[in-house]
Amino acid sequence: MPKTAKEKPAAKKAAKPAAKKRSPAKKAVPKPVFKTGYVALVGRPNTGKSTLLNALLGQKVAIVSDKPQTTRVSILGIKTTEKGQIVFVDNPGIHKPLHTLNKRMMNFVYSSLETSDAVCLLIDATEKFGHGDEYVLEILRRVKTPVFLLINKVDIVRKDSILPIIDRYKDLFPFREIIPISALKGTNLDVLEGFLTEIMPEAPKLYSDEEISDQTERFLFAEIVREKILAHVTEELPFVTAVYIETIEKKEQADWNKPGETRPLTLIRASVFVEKDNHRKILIGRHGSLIKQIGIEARQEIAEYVGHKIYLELQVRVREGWRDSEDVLDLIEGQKGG
Ligand SMILES: Nc1nc2c(ncn2[C@@H]2O[C@H](COP(=O)(O)OP(=O)(O)OP(=O)(O)O)[C@@H](O)[C@H]2O)c(=O)[nH]1
Ligand SMILES: [Mg+2]
Repeated sequence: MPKTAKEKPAAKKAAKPAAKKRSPAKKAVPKPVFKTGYVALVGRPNTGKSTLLNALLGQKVAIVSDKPQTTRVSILGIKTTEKGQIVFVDNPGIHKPLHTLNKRMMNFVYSSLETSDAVCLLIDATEKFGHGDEYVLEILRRVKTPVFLLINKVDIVRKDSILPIIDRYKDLFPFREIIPISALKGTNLDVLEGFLTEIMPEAPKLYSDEEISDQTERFLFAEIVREKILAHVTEELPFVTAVYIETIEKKEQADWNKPGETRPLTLIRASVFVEKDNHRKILIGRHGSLIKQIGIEARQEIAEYVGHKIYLELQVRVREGWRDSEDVLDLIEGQKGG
């Protein structure tokens, strides 16, 4: 898990060249302060945490779907500007865990809450307040760092429905700020970033300017396949499906248009785990039509990402009870590396 920025030496304590001579005519210009820290994105499933992460970074890092419990492990999104470096941590949605998978998902949330310098709690403006929201607030009451309430999806609610939400929440928890946002449309994200940068600790960068995420290519490929599956399935299928990338082979292929030259080709073999044979049948579809469609969509997105042709082979396999198998969970999580 990420170390807190606090564990790193503060920027102002960084070695100063002691004997550096300055021309007496020039006045010392104070060095701009650089802020670095971790921000945990938390909330109930489906509130838009991953959509927000992608919007803040201006590129897709985390997969998104309209099914709950899409994100299963924490994913870092690193945003570096002249003023600072904010490491956003996208987390699984907060829910009562039933399986070992879900307990692990919640452990990611707890670790992130413990190691972050600020927390953003996302709520869905279209959803009524319920027990699930009380449960989230109960967990956040144990947090020591500032908590921001982000009322998300304001693009699809009436303006006059936002004030009652603010009224309810401000009496329930001492939020640092309450900000209505739309992760999808980008509304108020600049305001949010401004507030967050201000309260980040003064510290040097933890990641290089080029680093955007902590994911391996392998994990990203598995997630892209899972995203395409989630878009096509309903009921229990989203919860019982996992993707494991068995092999990634990078090759050079003869380029028929340019004799004597080659072009890159990546071959990816992936297993899709489900829990029962009827899940397998649904996912394969009539004459293999569904898994074929999923394969086409995933292949296109992965090819766009790597910038060259890929082959993607998907095998649907039954792994009974994988959600309670530490071995399978280790395997799937292990793809993330780190
Ligand atoms: N209209 C609207 N839809 C949004 C907004 N943000 C997210 N969504 C939609 O809400 C759904 C859930 O989005 P995700 O980003 O996957 O939500 P999440 O909180 O990461 O969900 P989990 O990973 O399951 O916890 C998707 O269908 C998004 O398109 C928003 O600002 N406006
Ligand atoms: Mg998510």
